[in-house]
Amino acid sequence: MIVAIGAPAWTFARDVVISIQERELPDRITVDAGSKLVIVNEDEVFHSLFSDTTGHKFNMGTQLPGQTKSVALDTPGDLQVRCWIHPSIRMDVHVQDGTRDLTDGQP
Ligand SMILES: [Cu+2]
Repeated sequence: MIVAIGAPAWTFARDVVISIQERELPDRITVDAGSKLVIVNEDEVFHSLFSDTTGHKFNMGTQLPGQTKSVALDTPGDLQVRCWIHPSIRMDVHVQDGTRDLTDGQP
């Protein structure tokens, strides 16, 4: 699996790009509130990721091999991403408040 972080110049939130390979996602990631979670399906099978966590529910819908989908994570908190098709897929996501102190040296 590959985890890459992009930093658009116009925002402090950083989109997180994750590829699914071998029916695996990272166990746990942290993203800034207001950023997007971008999923690239590099498997040869369909996936259908969702979150059933209260306050953080979403359905990404059927994702074909090679397809990229994204979901905006605007609310700070913790949620779990799962797959309707593959119950073994679970990824804990910590959405942290994206507000940053400009003096901390972070871009
Ligand atoms: Cu799946």
